[in-house]
Amino acid sequence: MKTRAAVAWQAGHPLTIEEVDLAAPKAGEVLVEVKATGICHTDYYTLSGADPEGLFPAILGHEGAGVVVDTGPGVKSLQLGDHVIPLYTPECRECKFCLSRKTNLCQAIRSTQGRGLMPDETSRFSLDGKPILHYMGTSTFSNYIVVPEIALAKIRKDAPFDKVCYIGCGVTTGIGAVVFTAKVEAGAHIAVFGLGGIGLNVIQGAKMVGADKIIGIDINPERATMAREFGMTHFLNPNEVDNIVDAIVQLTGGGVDFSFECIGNTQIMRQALECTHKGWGRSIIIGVAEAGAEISTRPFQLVTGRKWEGSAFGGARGRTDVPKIVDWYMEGKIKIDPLITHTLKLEEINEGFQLMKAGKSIRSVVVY
Ligand code: NAD
Ligand code: DAO
Ligand code: ZN
Ligand code: ZN
Repeated sequence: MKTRAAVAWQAGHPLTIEEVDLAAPKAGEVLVEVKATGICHTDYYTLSGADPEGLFPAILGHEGAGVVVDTGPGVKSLQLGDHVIPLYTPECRECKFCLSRKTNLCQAIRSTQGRGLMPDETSRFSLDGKPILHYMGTSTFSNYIVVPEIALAKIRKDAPFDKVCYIGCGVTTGIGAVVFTAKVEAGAHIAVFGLGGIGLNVIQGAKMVGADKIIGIDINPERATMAREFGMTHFLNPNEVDNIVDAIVQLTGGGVDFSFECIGNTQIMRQALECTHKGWGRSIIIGVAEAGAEISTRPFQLVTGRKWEGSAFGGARGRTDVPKIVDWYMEGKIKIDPLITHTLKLEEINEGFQLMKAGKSIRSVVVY
């Protein structure tokens, strides 16, 4: 079949809209009509050329929601008409990683997914007979996609696609880091560095679980208004504070219980660790730093009880946890609508990247 898609032909160049060929789903695969997709920082990072693992030509996008329109042989858990969110972190429930119960990093299709291919080492996308690569196993900048069954979360049918697509990455990454990775408890003090599409979701996750002081840190003062609406209790602008670590330690009587780095800046990662409480503070890195970057601190920070950790996709097991997060949204426990600042057509997708680059959007969503 043919599908309309925004193709990334090479790094640093705008996407172009093409009619691409899409092969039918093979065994264990599902054809999905993508109804809406968010544009995330990571798509921008790959398109910019800064991602050393970025491959071209490819169809980017990893924050989608849609409907099952066909299934390949052997697919058991999904049927025509099911509503789904594609997962860049699949959940096979059979690999060593899934069975460990210690991580959400399912490795069942990791090696082919990282090379832009389906599990049989080929691409379903092509144009004029030449293959176009998949991206993060999802490629939601295409109106139709083929995805392995293990990389689809089945969600309720009354959830609006143009909002819950954001659960495919940003919402789950932020809220999940609080709920699944850190397991923040009620009454905890927390600090959130970076109040963008991820940090605001950390804030609402912290509010949901009953955190006490929720300190937001951002160099963009305009981010404070939205952050307050999502539960931030204190705002610090590093450009107006002499020493951000000291300021947080004073504000909390010794440091926060948990901090979250949502920028991808290694200097800030150090501050995020060092503003946590002696003896038990935990700092969760969410931001993705540039290739080759390294973090540093004095080891005594760890000797004295602080822990440095990381979180991918919020520690969420996609097929199990994503439907629950959709329920939280539908039940009004979390907010998504105010975070979607721009809704675009596929033809306008490059504007979405410009808005992100200029810091003018929290999330732009493309509706097909
Ligand atoms: P964003 O651009 O929307 O937000 C970043 C925020 O950080 C902005 O508000 C910006 O003003 C602020 N900021 C920048 N430099 C700062 C500084 N020096 N001090 C204080 N604030 C500063 O980005 P986002 O979409 O929220 O993504 C944040 C990071 O999370 C990115 O690195 C992204 O790649 C990463 N990410 C990680 C995962 C994961 O699973 N770990 C998933 C998605 C995204
Ligand atoms: O299993 O080795 C692996 C890869 C896991 C990928 C997790 C990606 C999380 C960070 C990238 C940002 C995604 C938008
Ligand atoms: Zn993302
Ligand atoms: Zn697995």
